[in-house]
Amino acid sequence: MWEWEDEFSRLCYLDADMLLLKNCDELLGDRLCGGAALHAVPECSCVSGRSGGCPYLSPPAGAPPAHYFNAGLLVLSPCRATAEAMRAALAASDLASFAFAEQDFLNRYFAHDRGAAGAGPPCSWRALPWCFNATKGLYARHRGLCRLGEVRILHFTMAKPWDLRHPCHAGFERLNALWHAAFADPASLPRATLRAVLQEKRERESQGGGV
Ligand SMILES: [Mn+2]
Repeated sequence: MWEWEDEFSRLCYLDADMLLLKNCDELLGDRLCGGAALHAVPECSCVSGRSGGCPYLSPPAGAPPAHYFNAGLLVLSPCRATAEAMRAALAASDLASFAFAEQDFLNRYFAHDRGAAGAGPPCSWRALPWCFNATKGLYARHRGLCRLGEVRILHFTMAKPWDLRHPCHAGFERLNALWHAAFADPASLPRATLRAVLQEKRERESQGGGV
């Protein structure tokens, strides 16, 4: 993607296990995504057990939040010099240290604290709001924050909704239903989303009248 310098000034990469619930044109605009080499959404680290506190806990428990993004959504400015520098960094890396494959590599390459150590163009990432990459982990662990009505892009991390025999779908039925609605008939998604948002709202109200 970084090689497409002549074709695109900015582009947005999405994993194939994501579902757009709302317009995301802002991701290609300067207000949200100007000025940094890479934009991505910080990862909820509650499930992964990654060291450092989860950035979505307020106040963060334990260590300060880990600076680690989920690579399911990336907004980047293609740049051949960056591509070259990334290739060199990859060649010099121990691939076995990247438990989460390209996500770990990208996090290391675009780390805030990499500073002047690496050659090549500026390379630190900047955080986007969670709504652009609402992972199942975030939904499961931070229900007060991760409200369906605010989600722009759902990210079906972990068990995939099309993997019907997977044993770990419990608790994600509402999200999976959205994926299946979109798969069966994309035009049905707005109505299915609205239904899910209203169900969630009703549940919240019945659980204590909270907004
Ligand atoms: Mn994914």
